Amino acid sequence: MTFEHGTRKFRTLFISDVHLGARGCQAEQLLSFLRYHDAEAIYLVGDIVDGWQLRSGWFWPQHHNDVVQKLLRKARKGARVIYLPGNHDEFLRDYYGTHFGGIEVVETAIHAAADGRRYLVVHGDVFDMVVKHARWLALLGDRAYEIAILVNRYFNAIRRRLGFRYWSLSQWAKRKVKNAVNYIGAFEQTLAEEARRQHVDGVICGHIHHAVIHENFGIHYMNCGDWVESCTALAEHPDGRFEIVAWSDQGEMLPPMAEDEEEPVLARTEIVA
Ligand SMILES: [Mn+2]
Repeated sequence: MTFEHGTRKFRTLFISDVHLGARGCQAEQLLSFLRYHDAEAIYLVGDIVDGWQLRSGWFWPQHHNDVVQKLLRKARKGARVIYLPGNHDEFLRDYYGTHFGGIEVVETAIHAAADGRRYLVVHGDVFDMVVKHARWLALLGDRAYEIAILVNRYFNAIRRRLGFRYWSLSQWAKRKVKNAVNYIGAFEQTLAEEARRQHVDGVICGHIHHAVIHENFGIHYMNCGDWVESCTALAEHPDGRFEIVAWSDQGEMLPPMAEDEEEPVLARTEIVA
């Protein structure tokens, strides 16, 4: 990481679960984060735009637009920007392999870190079905696991065609707070196992709004967090080391932005992964 005019320059930034279009989205925080952070490559790890919220009532304040403009500008200035849609921005899943404004849309990616390690990058919702039926699938083996992922994908594609929302296990689990800790563990383990299956060194994901870096499951597990509650991003240093940047702590210490104006406090709506 280097400092340039007060900007921290990383090799790579990973941002997920921004939920633009939702009232709970902390777009101003993200805007200030993007102002003080730069990278050669930026991965948008899903749920960047919240299509579900937009469908139930258009909410698109200037700051949400500014975030999009900022990302497009970074792409124009030469940053590689890769967008991996999640379940809230699944409308982009029809556009895999295309690009808009210099932003590539892909289903998953393998990120080669500066130290040679390789990481699977994926939003993570396609594993909801696997997480829910983990014990059964373990008994049934590898083939059943693959079928579960396929079933999950097609099941939700049909729901989408019919105008229903994505069925998300994490949504269900979060309502049952008692089991939330178990759920997070099961999600992390499933993603770690997927990385192992793909013979990579680790996984980078989002979806459960829980920023963390650990090796609890024998492989690097990294989650970008979110911009609804925690305002966190994952950053790769030039030497391949990773760090979670929690912007809400640091943002207040910086001088206010030029266009910073008093905004009415918006009612926070609950956002589910
Ligand atoms: Mn999600």
